[in-house]
Amino acid sequence: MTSKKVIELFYDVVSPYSWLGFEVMCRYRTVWNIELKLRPTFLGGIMQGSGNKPPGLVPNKFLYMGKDLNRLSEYFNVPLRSPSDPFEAMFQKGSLNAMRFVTAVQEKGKGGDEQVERVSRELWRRIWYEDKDITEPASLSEAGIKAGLSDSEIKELLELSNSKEIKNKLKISTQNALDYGAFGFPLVVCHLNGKPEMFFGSDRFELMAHCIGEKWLGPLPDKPAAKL
Ligand code: GSH
Repeated sequence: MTSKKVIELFYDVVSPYSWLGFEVMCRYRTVWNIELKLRPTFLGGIMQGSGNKPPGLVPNKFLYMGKDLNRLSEYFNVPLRSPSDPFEAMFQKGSLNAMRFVTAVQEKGKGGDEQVERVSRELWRRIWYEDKDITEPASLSEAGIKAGLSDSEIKELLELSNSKEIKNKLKISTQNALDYGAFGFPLVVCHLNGKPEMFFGSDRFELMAHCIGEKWLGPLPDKPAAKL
């Protein structure tokens, strides 16, 4: 077997398209010959650093995205549902606290990337399915409990979330993504022969598979194809 190709996934739980990309990459982790590196990042910093604007701020795009996400939820089998006030959830409340918490889980948690995966998923489930807050410490705690962390671990990680060290880690991750050329999420960076190939969006998997020499088996690679 040739050595695993390293793939970095930059994401933010405020981004519904990132949830789709995240679930697909987690599913393909055991199907493709890859090493997946989860890179929790702050999308607000990417928008600011790249001079981009969230697509949801253009009214027609916003309407389109609502419909698009409904269809994609079914296609990808990811339970996406818009929050009752998407503007408040995405642009007023945002995800800075949540992504600092995920960064603390990654840097100081005891459960490795598996724990980062579970906590990220629980946060997405809150904002993009249950219409719940992801900014308050109590909200982050609830997500942590559901992800299997202990009360004492959560307390420690919440405190760490506000430390200079963790804030800096998140900034570094955001800068790393900008250095690759990020302007939005999800961003997948495939390292091929020492060269980074960047893919934006959750709609580039077929092309990505082609570029890394793997097969795209659809959004649910573990499910056998329907027999005709
Ligand atoms: N076509 C992409 C997909 O299907 O995944 C759209 C992804 C997308 O709109 N991502 C948002 C973003 O960062 C965040 S949820 N967009 C930046 C842009 O469209 O310039």
